[in-house]
Amino acid sequence: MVSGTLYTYPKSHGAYKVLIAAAYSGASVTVCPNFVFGKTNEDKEFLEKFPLGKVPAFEGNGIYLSETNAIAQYVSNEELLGGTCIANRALVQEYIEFGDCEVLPSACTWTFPTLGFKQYNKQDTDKAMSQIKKCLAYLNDILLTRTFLVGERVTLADISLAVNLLTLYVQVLEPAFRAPYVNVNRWFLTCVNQPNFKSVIGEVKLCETMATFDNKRYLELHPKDQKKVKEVKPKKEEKPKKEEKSKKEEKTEEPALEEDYDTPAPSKKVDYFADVPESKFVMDDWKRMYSNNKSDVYLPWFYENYDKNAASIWHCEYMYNEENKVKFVTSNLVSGWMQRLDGPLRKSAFGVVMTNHIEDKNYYAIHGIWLFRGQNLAFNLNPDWGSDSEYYKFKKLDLAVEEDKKLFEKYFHDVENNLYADFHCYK
Ligand SMILES: N[C@@H](CCC(=O)N[C@@H](CS)C(=O)NCC(=O)O)C(=O)O
Repeated sequence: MVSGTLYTYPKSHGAYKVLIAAAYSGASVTVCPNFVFGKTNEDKEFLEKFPLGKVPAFEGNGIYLSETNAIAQYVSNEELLGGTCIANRALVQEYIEFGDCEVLPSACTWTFPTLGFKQYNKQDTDKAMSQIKKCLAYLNDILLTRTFLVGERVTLADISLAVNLLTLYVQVLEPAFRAPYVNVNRWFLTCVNQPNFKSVIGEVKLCETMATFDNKRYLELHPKDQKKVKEVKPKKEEKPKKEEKSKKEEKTEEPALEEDYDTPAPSKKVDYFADVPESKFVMDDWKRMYSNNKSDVYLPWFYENYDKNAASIWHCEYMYNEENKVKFVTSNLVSGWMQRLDGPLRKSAFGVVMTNHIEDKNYYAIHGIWLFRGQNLAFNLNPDWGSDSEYYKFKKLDLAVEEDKKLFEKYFHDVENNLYADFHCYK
């Protein structure tokens, strides 16, 4: 009989899959009682067995495994793996991978901000929501005529996929959102109410109201970000209190699922503009010209010195202008954006961003131009520079195109003639 020890922190979804499978198969899996995440998995003894230092990890019958799916497979019985029918076995694999590759990344993108694990990003969340809709619609068709995904009984396919959908059902799939996916809802509830699921994950309470970004929790989990965090749409959250004590970021016993998908923070020493060729166009010289002269002087200087091989010009437009009803709030959006862009970007960027009142629609439109060293939209180079820019649409301008040149010059004209409700310059 399969038996062994599972190293995991409490409530790990990977461990849920293993333990539910073991509950069905009767495999004897003991969760290591003294496991402390960030300590046990960094011990020499643990690393000798599991060099990646990751959990869940399994040790038993002389085998060491550290991939969730492999452990779940190892502790499963034949029935859970699809029986003897090779097609069913392949289908089980199909749904496991569908859950991990198609559902889970979007589920994490959508739910992690609601748990404070990650910052909220509107574009990413919208994209994740539509991917989840697509997956649910796909599953809904499959489950129209089936109680379980493969065969007539629970398999590892149901276990794995139901666990991948768990956080979605608890956090964000509110009744109206999940209503069209009747078959998936029925199947999910059937799974999670099976005693072998319940014994591992407990009672599942379906979401009543779609959770939004949990700024408070985010700040607790990322104390270093306290100063950086901005108000995030769609829900206005408490602003971080400046005086709030910044305690040392600690690893908790429950590292939260985001560990799976964390990307390493880029090194502070990276020169994001290393590939920009040497050029006679020097950003600081331009800023000096601009600051000390009128457009009849600085624009000719610009055209004489601008080097399109070493720099690029971008037009930006805020994507949610219709929400900008109040002038000072709109203005704060822009000034906050610029404040948060402090640091190494300043040497390589210049921006003119203005707001205009759109009378007939009664909102403030934010738009502007940015000049960067290099050919890239610099906001995409470092995640720290991208947090506000993701709310903007950008278009690269080509000064050889009359229309683009006119647009570029219009900003300087409008600045000089005060043709704006508000105006900010990044220099
Ligand atoms: N591919 C592995 C990933 C496991 C994994 O990333 N585990 C995280 C916790 S959720 C971990 O142990 N991180 C510790 C580390 O990276 O040091 C699986 O799916 O089981």
